[in-house]
Amino acid sequence: MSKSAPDTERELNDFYQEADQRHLIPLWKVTAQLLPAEPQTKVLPYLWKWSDLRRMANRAGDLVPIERGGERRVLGLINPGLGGKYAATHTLWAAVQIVKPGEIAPCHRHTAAAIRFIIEGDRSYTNVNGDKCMMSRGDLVLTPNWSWHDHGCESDQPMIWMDGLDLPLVGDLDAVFFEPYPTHAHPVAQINDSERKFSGPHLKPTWEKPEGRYPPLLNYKWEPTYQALKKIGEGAASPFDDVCFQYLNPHTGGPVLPTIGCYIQMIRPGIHTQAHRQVNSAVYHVFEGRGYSVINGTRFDWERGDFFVVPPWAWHEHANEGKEEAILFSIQDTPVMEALGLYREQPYQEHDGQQKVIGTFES
Ligand code: 1HN
Repeated sequence: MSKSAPDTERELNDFYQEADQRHLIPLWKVTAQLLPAEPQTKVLPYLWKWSDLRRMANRAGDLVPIERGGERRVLGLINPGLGGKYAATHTLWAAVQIVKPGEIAPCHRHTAAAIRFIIEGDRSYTNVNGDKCMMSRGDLVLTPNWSWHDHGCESDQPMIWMDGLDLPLVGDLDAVFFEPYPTHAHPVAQINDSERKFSGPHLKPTWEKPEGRYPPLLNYKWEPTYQALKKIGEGAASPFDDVCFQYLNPHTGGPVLPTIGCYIQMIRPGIHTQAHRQVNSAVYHVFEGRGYSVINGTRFDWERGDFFVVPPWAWHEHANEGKEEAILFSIQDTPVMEALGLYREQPYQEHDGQQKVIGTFES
């Protein structure tokens, strides 16, 4: 005799209850949630104003000393979509850090890799494993994962920079290790050593052999970077990003760090790019100029010093309607996507490739 419908339903309910008690999930109940047709990110597009960041950084400078334990005077950007996770995107940490004249932020190392992009000041340094990298505005400095690093300011003005780390990703992988150096500062073995050896134009010393994943060049100086941007002049560039360079590891020709790609980009006067979307997430810092980006239909106006986030698989395009060039520095998790075979991008097809603006960002 066949069972009645209510009997079957009761048995099925019992089954689901037992599955739940036994910490099992029937996939057929959650397929749509686990396998959306395309990424459903919690990361929101967002923008932080430089006027706020700079004021808060300086205020922290007045109020908070740098000591062992606290280690760094850093204000992290928190993406409002991530439910309180300390992260700018699901994979990337971004922040502003201030070091005042005479201070040394104590030496430590961690398995999260980091970059600094210098916004304000000079005659400051990051000592990376004994190579004292002197830093000024526009320089990109790397601290590869598990490298010792302390920062110092030898100027009479405070130094402010952008920090970018893969900490949210490394945290999700439960791979965070941290160790303080036995003394406050690491001994200095050389000054600007990696730069001296590896910043020749398309030249690398033949006697220097790659050491594992350790990037040979730690400081990408601003002047040659800017020269490269300027050389493009009136020529054609990317329809989506205008003039955009990725910083490279001179040994591998690949990204500067396995988890963080770094980019410098010039949106020339009068350019309004086409929109596209990419599976990676990005944090942008406006190094020079002003303009706006349209992200998923919302217009984000930006000016010098601002930071903004482009989430995974979000349509985005950039515009510069002024007379001066606009320069954007960005960190992106693209190398992770590429290494895992997950990288995708797609051009926007409708409305001649540019989005309809349906709103303007307000914080
Ligand atoms: C860190 O070690 C630094 O070394 C900056 O300057 C920002 C954010 C999270 C965790 C460690 C630094 C950081 C950080």
